[in-house]
Amino acid sequence: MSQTAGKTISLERHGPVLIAIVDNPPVNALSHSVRAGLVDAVTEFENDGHVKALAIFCVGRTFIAGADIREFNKPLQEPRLGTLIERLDACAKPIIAAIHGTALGGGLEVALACSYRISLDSARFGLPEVKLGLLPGSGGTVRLPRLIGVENALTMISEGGQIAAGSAREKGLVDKVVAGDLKAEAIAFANEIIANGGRVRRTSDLPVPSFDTELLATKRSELAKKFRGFTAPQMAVDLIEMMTRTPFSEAAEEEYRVCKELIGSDQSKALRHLFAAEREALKISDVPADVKGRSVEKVAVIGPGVMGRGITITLLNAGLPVVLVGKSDASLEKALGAIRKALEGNVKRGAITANELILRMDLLTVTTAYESLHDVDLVIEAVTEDLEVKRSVFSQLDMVLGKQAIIATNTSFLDIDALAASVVRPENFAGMHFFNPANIMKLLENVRSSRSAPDVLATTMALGKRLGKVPVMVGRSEGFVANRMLSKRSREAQFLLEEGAAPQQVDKVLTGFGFPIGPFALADLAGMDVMAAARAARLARMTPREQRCDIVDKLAAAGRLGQKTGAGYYLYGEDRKPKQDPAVGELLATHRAERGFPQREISDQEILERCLYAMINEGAKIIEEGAAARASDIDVIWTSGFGWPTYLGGPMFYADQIGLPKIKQALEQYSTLVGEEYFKPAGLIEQLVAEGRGFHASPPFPPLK
Ligand code: 3H9
Repeated sequence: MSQTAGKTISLERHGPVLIAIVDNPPVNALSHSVRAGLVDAVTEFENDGHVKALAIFCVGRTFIAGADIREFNKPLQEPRLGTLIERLDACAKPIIAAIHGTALGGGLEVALACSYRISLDSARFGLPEVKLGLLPGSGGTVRLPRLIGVENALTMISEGGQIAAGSAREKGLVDKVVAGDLKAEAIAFANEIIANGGRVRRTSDLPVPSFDTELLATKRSELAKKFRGFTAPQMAVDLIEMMTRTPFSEAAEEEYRVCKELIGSDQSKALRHLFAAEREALKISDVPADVKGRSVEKVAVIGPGVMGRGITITLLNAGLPVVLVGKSDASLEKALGAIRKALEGNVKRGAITANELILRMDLLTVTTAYESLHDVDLVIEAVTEDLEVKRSVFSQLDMVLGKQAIIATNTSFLDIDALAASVVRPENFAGMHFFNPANIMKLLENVRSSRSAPDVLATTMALGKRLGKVPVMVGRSEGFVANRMLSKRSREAQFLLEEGAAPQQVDKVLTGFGFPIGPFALADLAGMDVMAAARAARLARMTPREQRCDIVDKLAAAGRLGQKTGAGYYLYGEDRKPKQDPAVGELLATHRAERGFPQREISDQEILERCLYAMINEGAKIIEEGAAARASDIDVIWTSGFGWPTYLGGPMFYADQIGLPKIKQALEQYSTLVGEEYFKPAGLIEQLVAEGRGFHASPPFPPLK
């Protein structure tokens, strides 16, 4: 065996088998050095008469996970991925891809261009480009259908999902699935191929398998519903349709052209921004990466209400033992029943097995006694939003918890520093703000107090990830980030009704923008009684106009509590679809007359700008105050929590795309129209406009050359 040292590619000789080893941490992306190294490896393989088969093997946690996304923002450097793929395809001796971890995107395209594929039984395969607003650009759409059939390939390419090794073997994507030492297995497999004559198999030589052409139309309408507003999934169907009637190399060229076009598209820029933003959000800006979180092996949840139950289910789903604490046996019985029912629902849907349900319930104990919490590592407090109630819980916790145990409050608007001041060890205190329903919603705002210890913050982030959430660290601020920005959008939606807009107009504008549901249909879902109670809680801190803008109270007083009473802003029949109700029009007309607002025509543009720019302005204030560490954290919060369409990158990214000078000008215009207290541009916006910058540090994404 001999070895040639290379930067990211090294070669090993095992008799007649040459192995090209890819070592490009963290995920062996196809950076320039990997592409160039693999092209050199193919050249060496072709020129060396002693070696009869080449295997591509990766070290580290995964096979090649795709093109290097970071390079999309730079001019393309030869050899491009297509060149490497052509070399693999044209090689006169067999090449084998040896796959572990995930073969994704360009990584799978490399594997598809090889003669054979062998994988570990734990490996996974996918073409996730659509998730980045892209489509495969190096043969994925022309090779995969030839290998696994048009229908299977269309699903993988248009939805971006992954398949496991077993399924990949069944579909014909992989030739052999093995367990144990992949490198040794790949060498043995290569020797077998050599012994059988060293046959080269080119996917590009295969015919396109026949398929039912109706499939394309069915898929288009499915995708239109599932990925409303996304461009790439529909284009995937176009590409597949084209490849079924176009010669291989022509179809491959067209695929590359489309991929290049998509790399420069706004949707892809937004989705790539979010890919990076979600990973950046995991890093706490002022806590070094080597600060490790504390070990969390047992958790307590205080409060068996709706939030406490959802949080408990989330913890159980992650395999964590949970002690749920309530004030009475009756409340705990009720919570136990509700938790079991929710998990049974998961069994019915096939999300978990009946046995997994039993295992989860076995992890749960309920108690009214705080003494039993002496050995928990972390407590999530989810009791009533009342400072005194929370303080009394903390004093009981302080008496029993170990010195390293963390207390995390699920408060959604109380002052985190005031809460921290009421515990014995404020350094062990932070917030973990889950959103209802806590077992479903992905977003988790972890909240730092001014005294939280760095390793406590690291623990809440690591736990969030372990729970399958999208955790984002936020700072002290009323309502934190998501709800604080939402409250500005809600305020404007109410003001717009008051000035003459109809609920259905506002909802239509916002769903047309890309939100899954409009603010008024959402309020009907939440319940007007809940909305009225939230309003009452904030009333003292509202401006006089907000206090007098009491449409919610009027609807609630009229018994229009939303979907649950069949009427709210809309009327609901059996089908639960919102229908316009003249009675609401009358209620609004009376309200306007009482408050002295003449009815006026309000344009869709004004609705959109007032709702979105009010949020963006608040986002700027949040950054200014340090309640969010980065503009991109706000983008992650809004796309993972509150339905901001991911293909628009989040509010702060969107603002940069619109251009801050234009946003500032609109804010000034609405300052005059609605009031300075609502629309005066944030100092940060003024500053960034003066400096010619945007919220995001670099003006990203120069066009691809
Ligand atoms: C493509 O291939 C296009 C081609 O068809 C055609 C081209 C012409 N590049 O997610 P993690 C970084 S498009 C660069 O936390 P995990 C990531 O930013 C591509 N960097 O790990 C992070 O960096 P940091 C198609 C990448 O174990 C670190 O790796 N491929 C890339 O939870 C760890 O990432 C995809 O879309 C990349 N491609 O999950 C795959 N991927 O530590 C995208 C990751 O500095 N990747 N990084 O924050 C993934 O889905 C996951 O990263 C993976 C690992 C499942 C691989």
